[in-house]
This record gives sequence, C-alpha cells and structure tokens, in this order.
Amino acid sequence: MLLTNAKLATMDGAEGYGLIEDGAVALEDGRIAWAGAMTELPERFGDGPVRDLGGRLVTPGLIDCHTHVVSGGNRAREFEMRLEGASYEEIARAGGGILSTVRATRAADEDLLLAQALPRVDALLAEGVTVIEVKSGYGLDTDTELRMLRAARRIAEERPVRVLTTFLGAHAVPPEHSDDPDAYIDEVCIPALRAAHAEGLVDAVDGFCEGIAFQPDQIARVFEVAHTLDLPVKLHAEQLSNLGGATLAARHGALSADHIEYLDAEGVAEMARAGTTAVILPGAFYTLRETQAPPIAMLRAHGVPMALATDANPGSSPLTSLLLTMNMACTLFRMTPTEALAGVTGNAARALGLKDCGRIAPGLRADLAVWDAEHPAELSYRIGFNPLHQRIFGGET
Ligand code: DI6
Ligand code: FE
Repeated sequence: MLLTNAKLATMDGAEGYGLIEDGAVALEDGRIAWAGAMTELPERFGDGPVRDLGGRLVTPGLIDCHTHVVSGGNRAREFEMRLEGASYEEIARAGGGILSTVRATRAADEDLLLAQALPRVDALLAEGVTVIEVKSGYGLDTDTELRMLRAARRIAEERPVRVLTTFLGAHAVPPEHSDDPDAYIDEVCIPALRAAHAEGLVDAVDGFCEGIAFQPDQIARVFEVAHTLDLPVKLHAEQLSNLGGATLAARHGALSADHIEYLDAEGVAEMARAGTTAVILPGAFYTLRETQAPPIAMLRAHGVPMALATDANPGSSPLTSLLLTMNMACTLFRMTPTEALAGVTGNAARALGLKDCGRIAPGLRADLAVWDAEHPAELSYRIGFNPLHQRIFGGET
C-alpha cells in the first residue's frame, strides 16, 4: 500500500516536525517500508495499491503514555465537593479520593472493568491514538491488582490498539493497612508485583511518591524488586509537593518521572543525566486548579525529553482527549505545538521504552494518523475539535 499526496510530520529528526510536503509513505507487512518526498519515491513502491490522501496531514499514531483507564465507578460527587471548597488532599485524607475508586474497583469483576474502560479507550482512539499505557493501582490487594491488569491486557483483544501495562501497587495505602504503609509495601504490594509479573501482566512498575501516598524509601523497595524482575520503572513524582521523587526515579534509571509540577533544579539535572523522560500531565493540573506549573523552561534548557499524556483517571484527570491535552500544555504551560506533538509521539514512545513507533521512518510500525489539517500546529490550536480523518494501526485502516 502506498499513501500519496500527503503532508508528512515525520517527527523524525533532531527537532521540529520533520515536515515533508507532497510526501508519500509505503506500507509493507504492517511496517513503514519507506517515507519521503513523492519525487524521490523508489520505483519498486509504485506497483501496489495507491491511496491519494488529498494533501492531508499525516503524523505518527498518537501515544497516550500515562493512563488509568481501567478503574471502577466515578468521582463526580468529589468534583462537586471540590467546587464547594474541599481540596483533593482533604478528600483523600477523609477516605475519599483514590480510596473511593479502590472500593468501586474491588467490587467490579474483570468483565465490568473492561466494559467501563472501553468507552474511554474509544474516545482516545477516535483522536488517532494507536498505543496506550494502562496502570493498575486501584486494587491495592493482589486479586484486584491482577484483575485490573488482565482487563487492561484484554483491551488490545477488543480494540485495534497496543496496550502496555504498568503495575502501580504503590498508589495509595489501603484502609486495611492505614496504620502501617511499610507492611503494605512488603507484605502486599511486592508479592502482588511478583504474582502479576509471573502471569506476564507487567510491562513496567510505577509508584506515587507523595505525602498522601508513599515515601521515597518505600518506593525504592518496590523499584529494587522491579530491577530483579528486569522491569523498567517510572514514578508519579513532585505532583503536589517535592519529596525528591524525580531524583529517586532518575537514580533508578527510570523511563519517566510524571507530573513534576514541584520539580526543582536538582531533579531536572538528575533526569537529564539519566535520560529520564518528563511526562507532563496538564489534565491533572487543570482539574485540581494547581498554580505551580512544571518547570518547562528548565527541562527544555537541560534537554530533558518531554512527553504529554492524559493521566485519564476518575479523580484528578477525568480526561480522555490527547488533543485537548496538547492544547492545555501549550496554553497552560507555554509548550510549543511542536513540543506538544513530539510529546504525544516520539517522546511518548520514549517514555514507554518503545523504539518501533512514534516516528514516521522506515522499519517502524505502520501506526499513523491522517488529519484534515494543513499544518501540525492545528492539532494543538483548536479546542474540542477533532480533525481526524483516519487512523492506521499496523498498516490496517
Ligand atoms: N496521581 C494522579 O494524578 C492519579 N494518581 C496519582 O498518583 C490520581 C488518581 C486519582 O485521584 O484517582
Ligand atoms: Fe497518574
């Protein structure tokens, strides 16, 4: 299959969109066989079926590298409580917040968890997403953590999308261990991680390093086990305060440190040194009406790659639009539209440790998004408008 008459934002190159006007992409066996200017098309790609894209924009398929789309129930009532003046942390300390989703998730069977996740996934796919990451973390017991991960894996059987699963047992202290978080880590979280890994359910390990969640030494114990299982790590760090989580993550060779509103210069330097990607989550910042923005200029100056994700979750970011995420990153954090698109393509792939997607380049998976747009900045500029013309997943439309 040959796609012709396309404007390519290859996202392949040191910086910028890697724009190719009047471009073509040859797809073979689910991979990109060739991409470039039509005038340079090698002869052998001219023989097969041709699809004229009418001058439309083609980008890599979008990648949502941080989601909690598998979860029970919803938290609309807490949304109302916050509007009445309660803070996210107050609600969490009073047994609501993450723990209210834990109750609903524990009560849901695997089919229900899957059924509730699919409409959220569909919303993402409708905007050209071809890869999603999905976390556990609303079970906080072995059975429910594994059930969440099994439901997450099944998303890829039900929909044309690639799913990477992340074990997030260190997300919150469950009520039955409220007086002993250390015992939860050692007696529940770590054994659950081993069990999930043994069942092939884990692609990476995450934690929530925060006053309302876990301390750095507790996260470090989970990371040590991840290393012995050869699993990459990442961390929810510096979202509401600075506990040095990004530094901890970087020193453990983390793929990413996520949120990082309260990240300081030391943390930025450690991330740069370790090659840890910054995952920026404007949906949570917006929902919680945070006022401290992540240190974008400092990350940029240190060359820390920046990814963007929805953080789709029922509490702090009930957001299932990567396009709106891109707009928020530009408007709220002054990221550029170029950075925003890199954040949901090449840098999102990097945050997941994936080398076979996120760019339009020979040999990579044929995961593409075709847009009714003239320029890639349009994807960040509009609010609540979806210009997707077509999604191509592994060469299939
Ligand atoms: N940070 C987040 O933004 C989500 N988890 C986390 O550690 C929020 C989860 C929730 O409020 O349900
Ligand atoms: Fe999150």
